[in-house]
Amino acid sequence: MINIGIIGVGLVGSELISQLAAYASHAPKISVIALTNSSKQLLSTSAYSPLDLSTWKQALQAQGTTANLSVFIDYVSNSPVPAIIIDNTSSQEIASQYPLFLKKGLHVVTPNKKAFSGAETLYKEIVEEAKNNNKLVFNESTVGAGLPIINTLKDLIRTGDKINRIEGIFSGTLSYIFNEFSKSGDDGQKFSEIVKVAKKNGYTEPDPRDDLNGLDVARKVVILGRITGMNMCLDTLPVENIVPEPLRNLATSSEFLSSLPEFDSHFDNLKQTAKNNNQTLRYVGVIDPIGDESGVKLVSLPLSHPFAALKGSDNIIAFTTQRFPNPLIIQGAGAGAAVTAFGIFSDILKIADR
Ligand code: NHO
Repeated sequence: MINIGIIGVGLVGSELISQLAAYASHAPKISVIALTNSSKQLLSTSAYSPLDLSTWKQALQAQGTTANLSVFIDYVSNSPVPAIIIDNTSSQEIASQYPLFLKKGLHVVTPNKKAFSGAETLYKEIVEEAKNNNKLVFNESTVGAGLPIINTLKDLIRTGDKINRIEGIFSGTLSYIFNEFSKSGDDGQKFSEIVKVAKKNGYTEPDPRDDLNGLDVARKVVILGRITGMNMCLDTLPVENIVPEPLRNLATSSEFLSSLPEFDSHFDNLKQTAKNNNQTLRYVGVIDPIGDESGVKLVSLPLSHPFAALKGSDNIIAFTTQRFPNPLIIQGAGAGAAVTAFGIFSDILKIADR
């Protein structure tokens, strides 16, 4: 039996609750006893009884009280059975409190990248507090949504394999954009049109520059780099920002989108040069523990390369190790609420099983 407190009930948090509700009759028993968004929180009315997951939205509206994180954490941490905090926000403020959650005896599960890719001091404190308090911190869905990337990497390291290189297409959004762009012919869709479609379909961040600047991929590279034992930092990692320089400081995303066509010829030239060499453009992240090639960049890859055949918004990650000189490759849907929530759910089950 395990109790759960959920911070953040937006896109991913709501989907997680649906998945937990569908699972309700299975073992081990998992009960959501508290949930909160940035304005309201709902704690179970009779102490530590499960919330009704079929009516949580109405209950949060009707019976929710003003969000108060310390009241929320105190309630969950006094649970009579082991408890997990799920952080489904992208908040730095919440991420900074993981050491406190761990000290209070809570396990932590999260798709929030901030704690694992930001200040190294926070990262080290989290690792330390988890160890000192014998608690678990799982963040599988911070990289590749639900794909088993972090678990696989940890298993490789734990069993004594030596990581030589990790390379991947880590952004569902940029995967979609370059998969579409490279398949369009000479008279095909322009780069700017593909970015617009990606935004319209909800694949991009509200401002697509937040995908094209490479920061999201850089965070994922730092997360994996640190697991391999590298002292990696966002500030020093080489990251190729593919937002054309003159568009970086435009005030709004609509100004950006209406000016992007002026740079279609730039992206066409890149594509044509790659094509002339039987290659295709891909936006990749590299973790290089034995050399100095770690970073995020737009590269041309031969058409025979496994990354060249990628489709839709899939992610692909290749681990080259002592045991896998021909890389171990994991590929599949790497974006979207359903697969992200699946990654969180599988982390919850790993803790419940223990
Ligand atoms: P929302 O929908 O904005 O929801 C955030 C919730 O947190 C809201 O309920 C808000 O009220 C609450 N909140 C914020 N600050 C709070 C605070 N201080 N106290 C209490 N509550 C607070 O965000 P999402 O989309 O549900 O995302 C949640 C987390 O999952 C974020 O850390 C995000 O980075 C991570 N995540 C989301 C996705 C996704 O599908 N939306 C993915 C991965 C991780 O694989 C997904 C993806 O698309 C990856 C990427 N875009 C790619 O590869 O292209």
